[in-house]
Amino acid sequence: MIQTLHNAGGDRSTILIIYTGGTIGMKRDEATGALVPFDFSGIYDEFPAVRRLKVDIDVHTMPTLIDSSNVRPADWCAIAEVIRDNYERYDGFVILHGTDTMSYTASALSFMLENLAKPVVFTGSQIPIGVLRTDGRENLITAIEIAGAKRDGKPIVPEVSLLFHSRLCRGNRTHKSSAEELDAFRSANYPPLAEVGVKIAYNTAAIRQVEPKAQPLRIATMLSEGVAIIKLFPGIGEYTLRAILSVEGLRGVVLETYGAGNAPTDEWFLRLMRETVERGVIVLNVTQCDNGTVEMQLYETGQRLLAAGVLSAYDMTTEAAITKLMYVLGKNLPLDESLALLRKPLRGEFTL
Ligand code: ASN
Repeated sequence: MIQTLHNAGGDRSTILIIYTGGTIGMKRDEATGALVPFDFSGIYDEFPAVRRLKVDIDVHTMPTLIDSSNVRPADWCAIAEVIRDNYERYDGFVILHGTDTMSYTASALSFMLENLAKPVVFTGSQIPIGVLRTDGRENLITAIEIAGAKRDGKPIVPEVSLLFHSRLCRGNRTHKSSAEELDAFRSANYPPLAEVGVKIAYNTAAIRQVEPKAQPLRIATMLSEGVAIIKLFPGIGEYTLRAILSVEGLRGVVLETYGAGNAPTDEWFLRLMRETVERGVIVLNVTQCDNGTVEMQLYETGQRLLAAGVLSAYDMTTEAAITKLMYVLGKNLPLDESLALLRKPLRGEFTL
């Protein structure tokens, strides 16, 4: 249900806040002292400063507010549907989300929102909004400002982004890197879309531009199950790996390898990889390193994987790789067409 809080008009931007849960929404109940969900429809009373932004705000509260550790693909579909149903009425969207899985949701939405031409800004907080020292207030206000920011009448950041602390990053490039710091997200392989200081400095060259003849927004809500993430470690056992890879219904695997995309050259391991790929299961190679890219040609250990039919994910995060697999496999295309979609960046999720 949407609560209309404004009388829109003139050149002001209209923003829809979609509140999904997470720490940002928590406030201390005066009577009991317990943390309870904050009612964002009271945003103007709680943060009078928001009135001074050149934006008008409505709030959509999801029917069930969740800790983001409970998020499921069905929740991503529900968020995508709210955006689609309200796409024409608003200039931009702010998604308030728990931090734990925010990078997964932002990555998933970046793929699911096809032909997106408006800002969708994810944010959250490490400290509840009702606690004096919260980081949620700054994050919320900055996210609203960015979602409404226009230049020459056009949105400045027309893509799925994630605002946290003092940086706006491309959503599908982010990773939650700290469980404690307020500066909790990193985009190690792609520069920030904006740096937040006294001013918000937009990095226009890094922001995706809308194609001149953009098609209308379409949402893809068929996300494939049958995907898995496997992290290699020295000593990983043949039986364990075989058990995971022979699970019924498996269609795609994100294989977290070492360094520039390297893996052991044991015969059993390479044979298993080859057999898996020959069965039509897609294996996407992501590095365990915090930054840098997969280059399977570099070492023999990588070349053998390439020869086994493993696909490079280049410098993609695990979050982007697994959600892209769900999205691409959800289209139920012939295998070669799925592979073609995985070999090219669809939303700036990797650099070739
Ligand atoms: N557990 C919380 C969540 O992800 C953490 C947070 O939002 N800071 O919903």
